[in-house]
Amino acid sequence: TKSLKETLQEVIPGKQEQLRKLKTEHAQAVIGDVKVENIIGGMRGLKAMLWEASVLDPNEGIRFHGLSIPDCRKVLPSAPGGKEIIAESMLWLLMTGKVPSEAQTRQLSRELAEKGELPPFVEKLVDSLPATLHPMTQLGIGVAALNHDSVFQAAYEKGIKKSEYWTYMLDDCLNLIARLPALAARIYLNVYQPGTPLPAINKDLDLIGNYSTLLGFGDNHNLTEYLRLYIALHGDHEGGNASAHTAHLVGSTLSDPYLSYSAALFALAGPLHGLANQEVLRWQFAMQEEIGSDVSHEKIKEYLWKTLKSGQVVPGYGHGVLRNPDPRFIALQEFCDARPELHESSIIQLVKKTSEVAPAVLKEHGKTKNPYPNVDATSGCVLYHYGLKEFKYYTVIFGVSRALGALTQLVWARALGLPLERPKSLSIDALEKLIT
Ligand code: FAM
Repeated sequence: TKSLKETLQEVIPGKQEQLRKLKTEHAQAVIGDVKVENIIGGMRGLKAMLWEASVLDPNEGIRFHGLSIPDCRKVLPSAPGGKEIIAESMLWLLMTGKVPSEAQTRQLSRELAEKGELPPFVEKLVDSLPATLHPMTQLGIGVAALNHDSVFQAAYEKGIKKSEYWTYMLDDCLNLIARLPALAARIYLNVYQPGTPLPAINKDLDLIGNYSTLLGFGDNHNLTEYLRLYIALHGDHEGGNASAHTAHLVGSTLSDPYLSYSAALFALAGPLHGLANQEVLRWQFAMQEEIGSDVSHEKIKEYLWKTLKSGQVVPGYGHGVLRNPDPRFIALQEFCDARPELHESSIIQLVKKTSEVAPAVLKEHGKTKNPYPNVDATSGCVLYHYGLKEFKYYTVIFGVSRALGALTQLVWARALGLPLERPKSLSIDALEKLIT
């Protein structure tokens, strides 16, 4: 069985050649205009970045190397005894563009489990943080500290050729992904169940099977399966979103993957991005409290208008690129529809009913370009139902997941020799001069 590194080694020369050809034969080809609205509008719509693992179509949603979410759910290997995609098979697809065999997936699971323990100084560091510090801040601190053991940084100091960067990057990226469950679970227990010891990592389990066990949910098969699906689906969403882009930007300075991904996590921690999944639950519970047991469409509509009229955004709705319901939202809804016990859950039903009412209200409100739910609208309520109720923690789970795509791109950026990212900025005066 070929390892992930061996498979990548085979794939990289072809991509390098493809890029070399583009550079030498088409460097001056024009693929779009830069408009003033792009510059003052957060660069929406500007095609200005290379990103290998996935491409987001505004109408159809995400495809990972051409595979849609339903395709992935059909072809990517799951855990023994499970049905959902696991992080390892998604990571393999993102990195190599190929669907891994069952044996390759298991081999990667074992490799990650063997690398999964935290260095003792990081455990101590995380244990010393106040439980009142937001879990995302703690995760970012822990990930940054792991750079103590960066093999890329150590090799760079000794002196390595540019063509070798990617192999050290890959080692760091796999080490980081392997350690995320122990780090993220330690934060969870420190904050919500102080004093609970963490079990050792089980070398026979997949990454997220271990994560669930470390969190204390090892016996909860439904939650473990949901976490697997959730983490696979959130793995990558092309390159322009704030967290992925941050990892790419920081990585372009040849910062190691720990520092690059730590920076990405702090972008993910913003309420317009990854923190939205925490915000959705907070907002839906506030709605439930206000409207009580009468969860009619009419009452939900009133509450939506109240939120909008107070000048706040409706969390879980809208998107920078998507213009249709998010296929990740649909996949998570399908997960719920297939499980009768979830039909009984009041929070899941409230989230579902809200998604039936909100698009029309947002359309009438007339501001958002996309009135449909994004993945955050529904991702948290299932966690809540299955017993992971601390929603301030939810973005950490997103953070464990997004490493799959952001770190994949770091490996590719170094394999393709991409340069330091450095767009040109303009002042308002300079912009005016250009258009008059
Ligand atoms: N509720 C109310 N107003 C909204 C809205 C929402 N859900 N989504 C967009 N708008 C407003 C937006 O604030 C803007 O208003 P102003 O002109 O007054 O500034 C206007 O509609 C046009 O915005 P847009 O072009 O449609 O969206 P953007 O590309 O600027 O922003 C989001 C995209 C995701 C930041 C925005 O839709 C939003 O704030 N949504 C709520 C927060 C959320 O769910 N974020 C998670 C996104 C998710 F995919 C992720 O990253 N995990």
